[in-house]
Amino acid sequence: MNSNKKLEQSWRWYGPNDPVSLEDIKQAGARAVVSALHQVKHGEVWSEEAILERKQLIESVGLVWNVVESVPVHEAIKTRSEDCEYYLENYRASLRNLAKCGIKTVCYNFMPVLDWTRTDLGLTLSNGAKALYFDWTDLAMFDCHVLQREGAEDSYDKEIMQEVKERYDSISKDRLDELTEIILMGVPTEGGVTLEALRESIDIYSKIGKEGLQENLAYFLSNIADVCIEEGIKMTIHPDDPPFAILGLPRIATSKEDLLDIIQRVDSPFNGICFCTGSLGAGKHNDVPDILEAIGERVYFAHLRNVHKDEKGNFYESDHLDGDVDMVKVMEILVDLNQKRDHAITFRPDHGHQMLDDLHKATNPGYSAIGRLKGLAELRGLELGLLSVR
Ligand code: DNO
Repeated sequence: MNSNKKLEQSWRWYGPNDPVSLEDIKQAGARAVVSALHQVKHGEVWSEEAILERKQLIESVGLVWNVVESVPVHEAIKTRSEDCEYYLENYRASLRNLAKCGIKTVCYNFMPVLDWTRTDLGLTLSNGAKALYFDWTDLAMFDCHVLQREGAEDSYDKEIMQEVKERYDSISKDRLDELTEIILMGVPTEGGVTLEALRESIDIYSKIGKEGLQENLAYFLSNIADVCIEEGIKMTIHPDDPPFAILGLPRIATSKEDLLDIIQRVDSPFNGICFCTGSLGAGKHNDVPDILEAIGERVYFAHLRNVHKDEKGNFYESDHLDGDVDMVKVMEILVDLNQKRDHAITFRPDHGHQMLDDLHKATNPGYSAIGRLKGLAELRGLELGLLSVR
């Protein structure tokens, strides 16, 4: 192959309140920005004015806003409840407004109630940097003792339940409160849920089940299909993070089979995937490069990060090029896919360790500057190296 089209190097920016500035992003070497109007209430229409304002801000420093992450899907759509049609109309309107402003790649997720879930936001690594961590015992302890979900005990291995018993006996109230806050948090800028709301949702989703949720997603996609096709919008669903059912909530984007099901149910090019290597890589059942081979044609956006799992399935977020995900293989496949595209595939270094000066700063979990700068530099080098031997 003698073509050497580069991937689009992007960076998530939470907007004017992000402690990482647009100037910082430029110094990190990203060319594009992934952003969202986090100030707009979930489900309300994103106005053209508000989109333009954000776009102009980004462009004023010489960057481009090329992916929206995310236009959140309202719970009424996920559960297909009474107000579903109202929120679908709003979603369609937001998509049209985004397209008018020239922003045509949209990321979203279809995880019930909670977005990504971890149990520790500051696991100290051997070099002193901090990483996000997921621990089954902590999750089970929250589930059984804080949430007190009916039948929770039966969802976990005996070994985990034994550890819960021991850990719960000695846990401090502060740590239990912290754990609760972390699990209920979801996306930091978008507010958490209450225990009560989580319990109600678990009840609602237990009636919907996996098949029902798959149908609701297909209903959502079919309803926005005409807008996406007319406007040239590509929707990209983010895999469930972590990629397994937790707290009794169904999950539908956890594996190769799930992702194939999604793209086949509504079989149109607008219906794409945000390929998140860290989310998928946290599942023992997933061979990440193999998944990318299978669904690559529908991947329009990628989150690149790595994870390290132990034998129980607990995992921490490791260095971008060092972990269970074969990032070299993933990058090879992405680079090849990218050569066939009219529009470069956008990737962003997903998460990063809190390290160096950032250890003393208030940062959004996973989104401090220096760890991501390191990740971006490594990924960019990997891509260039691979391109040079193509
Ligand atoms: C976490 C992110 C997710 C992602 C949403 C997409 O760091 O990858 O919060 O933005 O799931 O809707």
